[in-house]
Amino acid sequence: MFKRILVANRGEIALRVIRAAHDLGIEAVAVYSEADRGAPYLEIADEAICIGPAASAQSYLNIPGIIAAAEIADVEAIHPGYGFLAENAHFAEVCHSCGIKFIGPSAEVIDSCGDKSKAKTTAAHAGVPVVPGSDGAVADIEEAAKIAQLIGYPVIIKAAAGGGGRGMRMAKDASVFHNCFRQAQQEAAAAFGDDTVYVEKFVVNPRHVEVQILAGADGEVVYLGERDCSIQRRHQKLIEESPSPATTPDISKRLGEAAVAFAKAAGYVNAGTVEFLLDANGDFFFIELNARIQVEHCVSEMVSGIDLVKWQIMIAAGANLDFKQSDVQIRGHAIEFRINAENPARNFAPAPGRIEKLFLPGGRGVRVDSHIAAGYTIPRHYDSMIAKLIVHGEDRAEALRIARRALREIKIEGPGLATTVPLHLQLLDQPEFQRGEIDTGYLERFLDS
Ligand code: MV4
Repeated sequence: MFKRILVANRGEIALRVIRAAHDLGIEAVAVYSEADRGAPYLEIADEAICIGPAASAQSYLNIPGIIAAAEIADVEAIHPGYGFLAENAHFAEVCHSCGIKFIGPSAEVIDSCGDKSKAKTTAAHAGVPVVPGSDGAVADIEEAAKIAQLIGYPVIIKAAAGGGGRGMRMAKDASVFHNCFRQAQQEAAAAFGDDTVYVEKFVVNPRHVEVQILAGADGEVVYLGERDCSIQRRHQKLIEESPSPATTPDISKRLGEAAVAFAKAAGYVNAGTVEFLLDANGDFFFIELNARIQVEHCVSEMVSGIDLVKWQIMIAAGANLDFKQSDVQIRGHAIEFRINAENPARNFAPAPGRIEKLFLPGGRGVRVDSHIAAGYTIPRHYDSMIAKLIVHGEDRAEALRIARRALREIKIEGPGLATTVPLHLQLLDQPEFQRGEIDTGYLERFLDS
């Protein structure tokens, strides 16, 4: 096992990784930008090293700076958290070249899963259901239009290098196909420097359901149930839960087995997430693999009892899983509420500031993952998520009751500060949400009403 690791991230996930390291008896070294200097969570780390100015490009994305910090601190491994360098194959490769273990899958696997059209082909070959469409990337617009005609409208054109909804265009019929295709290509070229696109049937109002997997150093893979992440706005998730209110034990098992089949075909090692679209008939289709720990990993931890970040570190150190699929038991229901410093009444505009009054909830069935403290000033340079409330109940109804109670306890106050807490409380009062009748369009429909 490692003696000392470096956390190449900030905020709540940096603290989450530091805690997992400490639970394993490992020292954790934090890095920080000038904007994060003095942040209270840095004191939990065994050492903290400044890696540059506030701008992410010069700090949390600065590979030479992070590697220099790792050398100075004499660590054996680097955990990238999520975002920033987490799915950067080049960074994983640089770590490897420097003799530092990257806590995540190999550079090759990150690279091959980064191409969504390639990943889709891998899935299809592994017998995993995929959305009907082009077999990999399309060569040109003529081929794409032919495929669209064949599968039938509406279709969606997606960037192979995409993710998070960028470089994606829906075409409702042949009359708009040409424009949509060119827009998707242009957006892909601008965002990823790669205009490769593929075409598939557009699934109307799907649910976003994803399966947490864990693969040991020997490539043995287990699934830890699914998460429903349908409550999102502009591809920013707001609420995630496990199990999905839309799955039966049979769908859940087939989703899990499909995710494992994909992970094995991809040669995946470490923690990962296999994303699917689930339609109203209960049919599901692979869309992509996320080669990182995700924000919403906590709901899977609550229902499975398995510490995912601890396993990420152990697997990077060479461990195989010490349990089998049949040992995994999903218990109860967990829901995560993202608490962002933004104002839902002003189109979710960032609303950071100094926290003058703080009270965070606790008690039975409540977990709060957060780096904030009273007196802390939320920097405006980064993501607005400042805390995650995760509740766990024996069933969904109990989880919802605990959520209401916990959300009502929260006080995060200061000049100019606004959070998503009031919106969460409003959503908890909605009959559709209470019934779990949520698809990826639900939140935007609710906000427009
Ligand atoms: C789709 C789709 C409908 N049909 N693919 C958006 C992000 C990317 N990961 C995949 N996305 C979608 N792919 C087909 N064939 C609808 C979406 C989509 C979506 C997916 C997951 C979560 C939220 C979403 C919001 C809008 C569209």
